[in-house]
Parts: sequence; structure tokens; C-alpha cells
Amino acid sequence: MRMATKSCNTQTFPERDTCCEASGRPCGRAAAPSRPAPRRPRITNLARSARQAVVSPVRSRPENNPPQAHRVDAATSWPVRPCVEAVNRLKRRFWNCRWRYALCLLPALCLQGPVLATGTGAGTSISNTATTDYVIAGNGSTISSNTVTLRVDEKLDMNLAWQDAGNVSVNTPDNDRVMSYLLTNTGNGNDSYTLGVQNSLGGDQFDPVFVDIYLDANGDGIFNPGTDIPYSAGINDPALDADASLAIFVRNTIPAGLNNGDLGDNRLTATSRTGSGLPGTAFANAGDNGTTAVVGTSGGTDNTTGTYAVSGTSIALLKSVVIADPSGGTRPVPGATMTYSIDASAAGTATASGVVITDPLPANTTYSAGTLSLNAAPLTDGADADAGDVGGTTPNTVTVYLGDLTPASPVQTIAFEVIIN
Ligand SMILES: [Ca+2]
Ligand SMILES: [Ca+2]
Ligand SMILES: [Ca+2]
Ligand SMILES: [Ca+2]
Repeated sequence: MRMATKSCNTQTFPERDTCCEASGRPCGRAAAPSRPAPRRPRITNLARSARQAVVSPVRSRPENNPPQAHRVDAATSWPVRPCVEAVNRLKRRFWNCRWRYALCLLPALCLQGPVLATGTGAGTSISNTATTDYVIAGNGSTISSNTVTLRVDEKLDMNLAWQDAGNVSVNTPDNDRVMSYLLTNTGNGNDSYTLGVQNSLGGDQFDPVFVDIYLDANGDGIFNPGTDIPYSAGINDPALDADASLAIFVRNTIPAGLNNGDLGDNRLTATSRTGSGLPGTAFANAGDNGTTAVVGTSGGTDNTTGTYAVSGTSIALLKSVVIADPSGGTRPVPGATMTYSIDASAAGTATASGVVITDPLPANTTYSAGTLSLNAAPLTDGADADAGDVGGTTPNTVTVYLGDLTPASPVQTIAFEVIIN
């Protein structure tokens, strides 16, 4: 006979007092040393009726042996009176245990709050039904509990990350210097965000002057003036599905009169428009599909800080990409060719020496051999006498040596192609 569950929820449990195992709080009494093991009975499905109590052997049996059940009547080989006494004793234990079960379950019910899910989508139903099998007089029966169904709430979480490889070099003064960030929805539903910038931060040497925020409209992770769109709070707050990301660009002006080496911090903050606050704060009916929205560990808001560094001369890099897909269009589908261009220029008052441009190849792409060029002149892929290589200096990375650059130097354009895997 298979013991389908230990849960009190099915009101099925062995005579041994483990009715509260489901809540992790044993109700007390250990198994009584009793009659020889083969005859130690257990009660099944007492909730239906104590009159239908089944006394059956508790020992395990091989799957190919038929179940052995014993009715509590004269048809069995058991003496009736001892069996009736046993049933009455078991009835008392059942009622005692049932109340303890109820008391044990109560805290669990009281503590049951909104359902928090790591990755399951908001609004997803989770159902559970317990089943018990038993035998009376050789006839097998199956009983199912009521089904408990819950809907997963929406968890409000996000992550902001500064994307520049290091301090962004600037002049003093300087205009519209771009700082790059990445916003990721780490919750389990669609959410939208209010963005804000804070530049009055201590611990550095100057405060950048905020200009504007841009959203990466074409999804290439690169700031494209004219293509990416300015952000306006309350007008085009970015919305992201669960696990989706969006590049965000903040432009600042750099004040005049600073010294080389001065640092200035720029902080971007994103806050869920659905709700924020202490983790666990719940907003009824505010989640996807009418679920409750629950603030996650992020508090429904995140911020990160990027840093500008003043140098006598700064190198500006402007990267762009042109896509040619296999159908003659411009969609970034597998098999599409992406031609990247990097324009490097110097600004300021001094000479920047030994300028080296490095660009890791994008993940999920394959470099098209022989496509590296500098100012439209081909470069070999190997690390050799010319100015650049792909993978020769650093694996999976484009490296181009530009030498010394001054503000009078022409813009240096590096180009190469990759294919989306
Ligand atoms: Ca939502
Ligand atoms: Ca500051
Ligand atoms: Ca872009
Ligand atoms: Ca080369």
C-alpha cells in the first residue's frame, strides 16, 4: 500500500504522531513502542469517517506483492473486541491530533503573504492537489484533496549598471559628454521607470552640469545622436519586460577652470513607476494581470554612479553600426552582417601619446576575416607591422594603434565586420 502523502492537508497520516510534519513543527508524541511491527496499524483517511477506519500493516512491501488490508469486522481473522477498542483508541488519537494539526497549521496560514517568485511570470497560476490511495477489503480507492491555486505576484526589481570601461576623459570646459548606463528589469513582469540624475555629489573635485538623458531607441547600446531619443520624465518613461535591458545615456557639461586629474561624479537613478519602498511592500492589483505588485530586494529603485576625469586632452570615441540582413533589410537577425565604425578624435590643448583603441568583439557574433580597416585602408588580422589586429594582441578583441593624436589630427576611423551567429 502506497502512502501517498504525509501532509495533514489531506487529513491522512499514520498512527504515529507526525501530523504536523508539513509545517515542520512536530506535535509531540513519538511513536509508541507497540505490538510487533508487522501488526502495527495505521489510520488512513480518518477525516472521512472513523467508522471506515482501515487498519493495515505498515511494513513496506515489494511492488509485486498485493496490498494486505484488514477490515475491522468479523470477516477478518482479528478478534472483534480488541479491534473495536483499537478503533476507539485511534479515534481519540485522531481528534487529539486534528486539533494539534489545526494549531500547527495556523501560524503558517497567518504568515502566508504575497507569493514571491524569482523568475515565474506575474499572473502565472500554481495549483496543487494532494492524493491518497488506500485499500478497504481488498478494494483500492483514491481520494484527492481540494485544489489550492495561487497566482504569482509581480516582483518589482531592477538593476542599473555603469557601462563605460573607466573614467570618461573630458576637457575643461567640455560640452555634452556622454555617460553610458544599462537598466535591466530583474522582476518578473513588465514595469516602467522614472529616471533621474544627481550631480551634486561629494567625494570628488567638481560637479558635472546635467544636460539631458537619451534612451537607446535602436537597441545597439551605442549613443546615436538623431536616432536615439531624448527622455522626458512622465512622457516616455522606459518600459521593460522581465529580464529586458535598455541602454541609457546621460550627457553633462564640464565646467571651466578645472585641473587635470579632477574627478566629477554623475549618478543615474531608476525607480519603478509601479511602486517602491521597503522590500515586501505590496500594492494590490497594481501588478501584471491584476496581480499584487510586491517590492523586491532592490526596493523598487536603483542607482549607479559614473565618473568624469579631466585631462589636458581627451580622446572622443563615436561608435556606429550598419546592419545588412540576409533578406536585404537592416534587421539584426542571425546571419546579418554588422559593420562597426569607430571614430576617434582628440580635443583639448595637449598631445595624447600612444593612443590605442581596443574593442572586444560582441558576444554571439563572429568576426568576418579580413574586414579590419583604418581610415578605409585594410589592415591584416594578424599582429604584425601594420597598425591593427583582431585577436592577435588580445583574444576576441580588435586592437588598433593610433600613435600620437592632437586636436589638429584628423578623425581616425576604424571599421570591421561581424556576423550575428
Ligand atoms: Ca507590471
Ligand atoms: Ca561632485
Ligand atoms: Ca543607440
Ligand atoms: Ca595587422
